[in-house]
Amino acid sequence: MLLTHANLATFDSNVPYGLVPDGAIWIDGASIRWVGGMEDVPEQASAGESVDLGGRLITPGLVDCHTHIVHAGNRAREFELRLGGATYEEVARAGGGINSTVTATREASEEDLLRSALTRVDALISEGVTTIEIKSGYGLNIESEIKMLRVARRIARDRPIRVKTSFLGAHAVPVEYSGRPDAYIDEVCLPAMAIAAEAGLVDAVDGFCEGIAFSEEQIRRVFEAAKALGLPVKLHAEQLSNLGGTRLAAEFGALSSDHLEFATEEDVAAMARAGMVAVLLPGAFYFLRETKIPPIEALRNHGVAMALATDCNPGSSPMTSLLLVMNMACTLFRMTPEEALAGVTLHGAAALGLNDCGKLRSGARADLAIWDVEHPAELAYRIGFNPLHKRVFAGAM
Ligand code: DI6
Ligand code: FE
Repeated sequence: MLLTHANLATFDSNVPYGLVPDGAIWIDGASIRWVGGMEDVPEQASAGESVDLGGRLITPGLVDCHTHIVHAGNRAREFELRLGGATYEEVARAGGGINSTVTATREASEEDLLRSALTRVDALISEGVTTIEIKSGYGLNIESEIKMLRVARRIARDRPIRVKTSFLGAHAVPVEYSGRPDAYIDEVCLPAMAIAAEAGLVDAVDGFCEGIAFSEEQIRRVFEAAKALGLPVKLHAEQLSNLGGTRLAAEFGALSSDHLEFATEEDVAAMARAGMVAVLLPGAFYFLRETKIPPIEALRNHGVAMALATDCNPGSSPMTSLLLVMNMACTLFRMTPEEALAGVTLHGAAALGLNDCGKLRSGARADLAIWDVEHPAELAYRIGFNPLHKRVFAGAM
């Protein structure tokens, strides 16, 4: 299939957006065979089916590299409480917060979890998302953590989307282990990780390093176990305070450190040295009415790649729009529309350790989003408007 007369945001050259005006993409099976300007289309490419896109924009299929999209129930009641004055941490410490979603998720059947997650996944797909990361972390016992990860794998079978899973057993201390976080790590988190990894359900290991979750020392034990299993790590760090999580993640050569509102320049320098990606989550920043902005300027200065994701979860970011995330990144964090689009393509892929997507180039997967816009800046500019024309997943439109 040959896609013709499109503007291409390739992210594969040094011009802004890697833009190729009036370009074409030749798709062969599930991958891209050739990308370039209309005047250079190889003769062979014109032999098959050809689709004239009439000046539309093609970007890499979007990558949502940080989600908790598998979960049961919702936290609208907690939203009301917070509007009444309670803070996110107060709600969590009073037994609400993550633990209330844990109760609902433990009670839900695998079918119910799948059904509710698919409604959210479909919202992402309708905006051109072709790769999504999904975390466990609302089971917090062996059986329910495995259940969540199985549901995550089933999503990739039921929908045309690629799924990378992260084991997030170290998300919160469940009520039955209240005050005994170390026992929880030893008796539940580490055994669940080993069983899930053995079953092929884990692509990476994540944790939440925070006062309401786990200490640097506890996360270190989780990372050591992940390393022994040969799994890459990443971390929720510096979201509500600075506990040194990012520097720990850097020490383990983590894929990414995520949130980062309270990260310092020193943390950023450690990320740069370790080649990590910064995953910024403006939805959570917005929904929790955070006022401390992640160190964007330091990340730029140190050359740390900035990815953006929904953090789709019922407590701190109940959102299913990467387009809105892009707008928020620009309005709230003062990122540029180019950085925003790179954050949900090129750098989102890097945050998942993927180099076969997130760019339009020969040899990459044919995962594309085709938009009814003229210029790529329009994607971050509009609020609550979805200009997706068509989506191509593994070469299929
Ligand atoms: N940070 C977050 O923003 C989510 N998890 C985390 O570690 C929130 C999870 C929740 O509130 O349910
Ligand atoms: Fe998260």
